[in-house]
Amino acid sequence: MSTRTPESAASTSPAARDPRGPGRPAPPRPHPAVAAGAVGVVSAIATLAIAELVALVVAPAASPLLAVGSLVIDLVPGWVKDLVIALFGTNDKVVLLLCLAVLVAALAFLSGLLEWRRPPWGTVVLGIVGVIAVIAATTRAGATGMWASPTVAGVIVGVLVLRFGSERLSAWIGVGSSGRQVDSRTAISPDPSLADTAVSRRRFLVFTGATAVGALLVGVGARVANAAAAAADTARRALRLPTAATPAAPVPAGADLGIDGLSPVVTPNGEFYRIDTALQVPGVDPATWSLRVFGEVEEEFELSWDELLALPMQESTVTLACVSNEVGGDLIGNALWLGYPLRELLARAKPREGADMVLSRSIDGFTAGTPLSVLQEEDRDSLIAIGMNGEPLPVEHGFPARLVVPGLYGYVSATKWVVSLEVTRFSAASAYWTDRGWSAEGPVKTQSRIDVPTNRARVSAGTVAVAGVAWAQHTGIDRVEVRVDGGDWTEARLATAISADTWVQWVYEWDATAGDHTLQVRATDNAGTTQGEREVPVVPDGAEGWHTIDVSVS
Ligand SMILES: Nc1nc2c(c(=O)[nH]1)N[C@H]1C(S)=C(S)[C@@H](COP(=O)(O)O)O[C@H]1N2
Ligand SMILES: [Mo]
Repeated sequence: MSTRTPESAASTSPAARDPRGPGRPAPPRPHPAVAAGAVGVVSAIATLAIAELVALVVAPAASPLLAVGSLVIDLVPGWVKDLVIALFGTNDKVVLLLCLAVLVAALAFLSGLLEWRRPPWGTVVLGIVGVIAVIAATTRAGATGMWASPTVAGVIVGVLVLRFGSERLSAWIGVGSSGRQVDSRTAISPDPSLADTAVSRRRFLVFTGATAVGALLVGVGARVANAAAAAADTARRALRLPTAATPAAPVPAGADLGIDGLSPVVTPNGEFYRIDTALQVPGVDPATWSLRVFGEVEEEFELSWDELLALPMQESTVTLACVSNEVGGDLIGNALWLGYPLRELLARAKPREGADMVLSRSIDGFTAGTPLSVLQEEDRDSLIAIGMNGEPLPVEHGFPARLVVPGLYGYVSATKWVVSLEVTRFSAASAYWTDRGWSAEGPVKTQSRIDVPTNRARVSAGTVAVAGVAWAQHTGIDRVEVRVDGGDWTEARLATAISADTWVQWVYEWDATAGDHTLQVRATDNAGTTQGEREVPVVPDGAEGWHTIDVSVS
C-alpha cells in the first residue's frame, strides 16, 4: 500500500474515494485479509525475536527455531531426506530452513486472519505452535525445564502483538467476522468518519510497523549471537586437548588435608569463581579465532587455532585471584592449566627496546596490561591457556583461549576470550580497569583465609580443626599462624604446597573451651613478608588485613 500526499490525492481516481465521505479521497485500504495476515506475521517475528533473546540467557540450543528444526530433521522419514539430499546436495539444511520459514509464515498469516475474523482462534493457533516448540526444546539432548522459557516468553509477547494488532485493524477497517459485518461491541468506530479512519489507519500502521522493525532488529541480533554461542559450544565439545609436552608434576600426597568444609586444593571447574564484564558470554568459534601479536615488535604475526594446538603444550597448576576479593572472600580458585608459554610467543615477536607492557585484548573489548618483563621470565609459567583441569576451557572461563599469569591479579593478566597481544608501554596505553580507578600494576598480595569453622559457627568444646588456605602466588607461603581472642600467635600445620604458584591448605588443632571466641589468621610468605593488621580496601590494588571470625563453643 502507498501513502499519498494531499496534492497527489487531488487527482485520485473515483475508485479510491470513500463512498461515504463528503467527496474527499479516502486513504487507500489494503485488502483487509492481507492486513490481518500481516499482523500474524509481525506477531510471529516478535515471538521468535523474544525467544531468541531469552535463549541467549538460558541456552543457545533452547531457541525454538533450532529445536523445531532439529525435531523435524529427526522426524522426517529417511526417503524424504534422501530425496532432498539427492535434489539439493549439501544445501539440504538450507532447504529445510526455507521450508520451515514458508510453513511458519503461512501459519503466522493464518493466525492473523483468524484472530481478526474469529478471535481468539489466532491465539489458539499460536498457542498450539508454541506447545509443539516447547516439546521440541525440552526433549533435546541435555535440555532442562528451563529450555521451555524462550518459547513461553516469545508466545506471550506474540499473543499480545496479535491481539493488539487485530484490535487496531478492527478499529480501522472494522471487525472481520465473515469478512463483512461490523461488530459494534469491539469496533471502536463501526462507521468511521474519514478523520477517524485516517487516525486509526495511522495507529495501525505505526503499531505494526514499529513492532516489525523492533522485533527484526532484536531477533536478528540475538540469532547471530546465539549462532556464535552454539558454534563455540559445538566446537568445545568436539575438541580433544593435545597432551602436554611438559606435564605438570602430580599433586603431591598431603596437598589436600581432606577436612570437611575446607576448600579442595584443586577447584573443580563448576565451582571456580567467575568474574568478567560480559553480560553475554562471548561465543567464539575456534575455526574463526586467531591471536594477533603486534605493536612494538620486530615481527608481527597472527596465530591460528590449528597453529596454537600444534605447539608443544605445557601444564601448570596456578591459583588465580581477583583483586576485588575481600579479606576472607571467595574470588579465588586453583586449577591445572594447559597452554603455551607466552614468553615463547613474545620471543617470536621480538619486542623492541623500551616496550614494557603487553596489552591483551578480549574479543569483547576488555583489556589487561601486564608488565612485559613478567611475561618474559624464564621461571614463570605465564600461559596462553586452552585447558582447565583436563577439559577445554569452559566457555565462561574464556574458551577457546585465555591468559594465566602466576602472581598477578586477574584484572591485569588473565584476559579471557583473548584475541590479541599488543606490545606497548605503560606510558602509552592503559587497560580496562586502570581507566576505572584501579592500579596499573597488580601483584597478588599475600593472604590467608579461615574456611572452617565458618563465621558465627557453634562448635563443641574439645579439639576443633581450624583450617583454611593461604596464598602468595609465585613467592610461596612460609608459615601460617592463628591466634585466639587476641592472644599469642601459634603456628598452624601447612599441607604440602603444589608449588609456589598455588595456594596451600593449613590446619590448626584448637583446644576449644566453652564460651565465645575470636579466631584470626595471618600468613608469612617466602620473601619474609607477614600480613599486617591494618585493613585496606580492595580498591585500588587489593585488600589487606587479617581474616577474623567469631565462634561460639559449648
Ligand atoms: N575478557 C575478559 N577477561 C577477563 C575479565 C573480563 O572482565 N573480561 N576479568 C578479569 C578478572 S578481573 C578476573 S579476576 C579473571 C577471572 O577469571 P575467571 O572468571 O576465569 O575466574 O578474569 C579476568 N579476565
Ligand atoms: Mo578480578
